[in-house]
Amino acid sequence: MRIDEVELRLVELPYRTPFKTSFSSEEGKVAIIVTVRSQGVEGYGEGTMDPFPFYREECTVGAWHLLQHAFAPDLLQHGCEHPSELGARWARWRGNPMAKSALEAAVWDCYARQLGVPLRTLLGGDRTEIPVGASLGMSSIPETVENVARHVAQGYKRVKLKIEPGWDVELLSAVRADFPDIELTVDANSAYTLADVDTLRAIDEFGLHYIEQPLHWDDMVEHAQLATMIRTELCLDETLTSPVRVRDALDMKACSVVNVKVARVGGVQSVREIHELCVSRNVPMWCGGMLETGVGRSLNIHLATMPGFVFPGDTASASRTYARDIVEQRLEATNGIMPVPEGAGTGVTLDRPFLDEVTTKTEVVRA
Ligand code: OSB
Ligand code: MG
Repeated sequence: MRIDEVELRLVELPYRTPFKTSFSSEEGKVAIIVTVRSQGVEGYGEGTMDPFPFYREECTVGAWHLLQHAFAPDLLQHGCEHPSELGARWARWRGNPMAKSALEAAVWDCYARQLGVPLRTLLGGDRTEIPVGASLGMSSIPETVENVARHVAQGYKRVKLKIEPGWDVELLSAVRADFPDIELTVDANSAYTLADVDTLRAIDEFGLHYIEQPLHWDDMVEHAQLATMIRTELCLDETLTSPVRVRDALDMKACSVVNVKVARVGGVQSVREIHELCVSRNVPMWCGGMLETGVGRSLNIHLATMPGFVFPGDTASASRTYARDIVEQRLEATNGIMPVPEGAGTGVTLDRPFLDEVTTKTEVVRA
């Protein structure tokens, strides 16, 4: 493929309500929306790094810099035979998976649109709909119980609660009192240490499907230790930044469930490799989210159609997060089932007037 143009847009989109986790409270999304143009066809990708590195190390200005001055010029100069090559080609620029993923995903989308096929078809995803859960931000205990009730009533297949030290056992007792049988998980976003093992053992009593990233955001060694100390399955999120990291984590038994986020692992090709690995080892995977706009959310939905994504993911209805999205399609789940957007590529089209309204900076890179 020859790529004619890469457009970077900085987009700022308010959340309907702030999203609070153990690592931050965010009022809205700051995303880099990447468009690639090739022979009259466009493809889109979303950069999910944040302005400040509270989740992983990448940040918006760093990603913008690398996209503008490294990855986009390389893509414009050399094009590609197939989008699966790009990750390996860009490996000489170390790390920065989220920045790479934003552009690589746009090329995949463009490639699928040129072929006139849904992206999921290129990924081997036969499903036209996927089961989804929802990730609830922190609020008070009564508000959380009410929030769980609302999502259960809406038919979400799994509910995930954000926890941190001091915000765990009491919360879980309250939720389990009303909902003893729902599929329930927790996500600590690295808020605990091994010194908290007593609390983590107490959490064993709530019959959780798994605990997501309890310990340090780059750790495998202590997670592997923790896995021998508690009964609840461990799922890693932050730690898993590449296919090699996933293989290492599985080899050392640091987790038994894998949260896949395309941006964190470096792109669509990395997701395919992780998928192959997890399927071959019978390790359950699910598709995580970063409160993406419709650009990133639609990609997540396509990825989650691959057969190894056996647990419900975080790709819930866009309207939970945004009053208005930057894509024209409404990405809405009904009874916990998210339909895959139809049409070529990720199947979404941009709401251009609204996108222009929420764009705060634009850069077009040409060959
Ligand atoms: O840890 O999964 C996480 C959002 C931003 C950053 C990290 C995480 C999350 C979520 C929300 O849990 C997932 C979503 O609804 O997209
Ligand atoms: Mg997480």
